Amino acid sequence: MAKIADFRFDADVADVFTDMIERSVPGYRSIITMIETLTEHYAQPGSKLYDLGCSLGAATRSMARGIKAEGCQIIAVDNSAAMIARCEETIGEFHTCEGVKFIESDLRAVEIEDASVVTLNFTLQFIPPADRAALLEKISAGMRPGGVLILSEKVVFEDAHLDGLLADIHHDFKRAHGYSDLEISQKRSALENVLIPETIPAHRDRLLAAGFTSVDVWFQCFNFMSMLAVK
Ligand code: GEK
Repeated sequence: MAKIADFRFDADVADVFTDMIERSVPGYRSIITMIETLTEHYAQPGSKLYDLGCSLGAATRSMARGIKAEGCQIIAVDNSAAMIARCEETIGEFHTCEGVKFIESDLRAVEIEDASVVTLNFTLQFIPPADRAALLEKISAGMRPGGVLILSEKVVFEDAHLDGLLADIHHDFKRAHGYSDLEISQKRSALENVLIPETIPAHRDRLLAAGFTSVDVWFQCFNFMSMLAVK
């Protein structure tokens, strides 16, 4: 059988991205909606808000809608030229903040400063595990006290039974949203070396070591979860 190429965030993926992520990630819509509520709670006057790995800007828009504090700026970062170009074209106008700045870059190279809200919404899982601690330390160092990192990830479980069960249920979810068994298995191969999930305790321990003071899961649906890490 032909080898399946590694998954890439190119123009073809950008074209179908919103449909793909909604049909693939249980709870994605709920998380996007709640990012607005969380931003309302955590955005501080005159601070910066970062959406790291913004894709087409779903979380960016929720952050913009949620801001109630005066004088905030949003910075949306993605290293896919196709994603960031489309995000910039379609983001729309917001009167809640002093605008959205788009940066096409590897998020590991972007400076984080004076931040009150940072989202890594299903992005950290694409960063090589060896680079994750340094990235989270950089984010933590660039945040104001009382600010929040919203970290959403696909996860694995230490318990082998639960891990297998939740992976199977996720495949059922994808099947129910119109993906065939062949598509599911080809996507799994394409993501194998690209999306590397970790356990919830591994995420929690690393966030605490990076300097966040309060860390826990606020949302979970099968093997997808979102955490709050308060600085
Ligand atoms: C959403 N947050 O809709 N530097 C910058 N961007 C990167 C990097 C990197 N090193 N690696 C991957 N990306 C979005 C969804 S998608 C999740 C995020 C998914 C970008 C990549 O180009 C893609 O746009 C995004 O991270 C991950 O709320 O496809 O499962």
